[in-house]
Amino acid sequence: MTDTLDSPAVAPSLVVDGAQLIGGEWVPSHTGRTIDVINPANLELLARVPQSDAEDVDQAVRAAEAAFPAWRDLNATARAGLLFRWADLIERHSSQLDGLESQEVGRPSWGPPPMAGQLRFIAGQADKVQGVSLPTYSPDTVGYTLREPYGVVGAIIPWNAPGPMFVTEVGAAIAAGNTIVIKPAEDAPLTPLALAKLSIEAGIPAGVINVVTGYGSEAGAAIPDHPRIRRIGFTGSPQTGRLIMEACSRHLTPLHLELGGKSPQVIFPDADLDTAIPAIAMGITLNTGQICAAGSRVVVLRSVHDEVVERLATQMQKVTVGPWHQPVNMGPLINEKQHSRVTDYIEVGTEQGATLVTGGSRPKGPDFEKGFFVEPTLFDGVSPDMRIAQEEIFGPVLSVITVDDEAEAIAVANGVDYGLVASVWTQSVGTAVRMSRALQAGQVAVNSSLGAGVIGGPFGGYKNSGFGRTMGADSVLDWTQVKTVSMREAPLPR
Ligand code: TXE
Repeated sequence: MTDTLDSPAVAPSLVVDGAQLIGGEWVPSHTGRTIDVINPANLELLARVPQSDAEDVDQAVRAAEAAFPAWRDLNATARAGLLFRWADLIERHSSQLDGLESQEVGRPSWGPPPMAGQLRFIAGQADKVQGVSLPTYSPDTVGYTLREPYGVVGAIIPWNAPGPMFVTEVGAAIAAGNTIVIKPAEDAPLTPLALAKLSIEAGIPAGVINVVTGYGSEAGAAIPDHPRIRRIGFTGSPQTGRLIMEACSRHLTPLHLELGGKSPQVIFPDADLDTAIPAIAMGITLNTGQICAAGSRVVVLRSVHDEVVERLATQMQKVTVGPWHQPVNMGPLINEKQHSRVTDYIEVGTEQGATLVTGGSRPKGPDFEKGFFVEPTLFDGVSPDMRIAQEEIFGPVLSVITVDDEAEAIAVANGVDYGLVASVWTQSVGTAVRMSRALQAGQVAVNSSLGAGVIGGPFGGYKNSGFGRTMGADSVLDWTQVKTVSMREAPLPR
């Protein structure tokens, strides 16, 4: 975990103020309306971005349509080359991008973000999009498949990791030869706009990447509503995911959804607690718990319960909370709505009979009066049917549920609607193998809390955590459609 929230200076040239990117031009919304983007630690204004609606989205679609034929026809190696150049620029500006993202999201500096590496992984797939040759009924026929881009595609991303999400959605979509219209979250659009700026500098042609800013109900809703957007990627809440899917059903637009989680951390008696405890505390406080993969439920075997709770409480109390210019581990929540959501859940936990072990309030002191702060919070005595055990809180709130054996641990771990990540803490290979098969989640991590350490792992959910995968080797293929071609020798004229 990082131990300082000191935010590196953001190069003014990377901050886009009052404009969005359509067809290679930095333009306001057609109404001229704007949204304030604030720093959630001190409520200071960072910049304004256009408040766009369906008309701006339509303009962006037209720009993307105009750019599509040339981008599709550019050979794949050249397309990959442009993405690699973009990745190089991202790496060169990594501390400024990190600073910008920490300011708009309100998180400590993470040092060089993983975006350049993620983009290089994706760029490496661009010239490996291949079809297959097919057997035929007759020797005068050849058959093969082509993988082709959809055309203009759309994406809507949230605010919790705006940079990495922008790079993975945009990177994969354009690597496949599509052109894209993407709407970042209204709370954190500045890192996406900065990344788009660098894409232009890298030589990615005008209109290939179009960034339309605005609220979900206006600019966001206009993306799945647009009949000429041929495929959609969405990351956000299940409620909004349902709306997007309903809209996509009207135009039969294919999509992938990544909708959050309620990830279990299953602790067996043979777990190495020296590793597990700090990792679990980090996993629920990193980004103030606003990570879809956050391990928000500890499912612990009874014999180690007391030691686990005592050590977790101590570890969570060590997490320092604060705004910038202090040595801290955890910043504020993103906005007022998220702050009331998290504090409401803390009340519900107590009302439903869970035991508040530590945290639960706004930290005291002048630094915390303005921003959306909450203490790292630990509940014990949680039963699997309580709301804090079932619903995604998206804050630094950890619930401990005690179980008696492996079968009960599996039932509790799987007994939620979500299925994004599941962790198992054990030194037994047998337990690890059995649990990794039994857990219903798109990612299972043995002895790590966020499934870290894997390069190119496909990322996505089981059950209500969504469907489709981003980030893996197939992520570029997912933005293509398959065409079967059969070719028969024409009979010679007599
Ligand atoms: O999400 P929304 P919110 C979960 C998390 C959080 C909760 C609410 O539990 O507490 O969702 O967060 C756009 N049509 N996650 O309200 O509304 C919106 O502008 C089209 C989990 O921020 O889903 C933003 O760009 N788009 C999660 C994006 O959707 C719409 C990350 C996400 O916002 C829209 C974020 C509409 N009608 C929240 N309404 C994860 N999976 O990581 C909103 N949007």
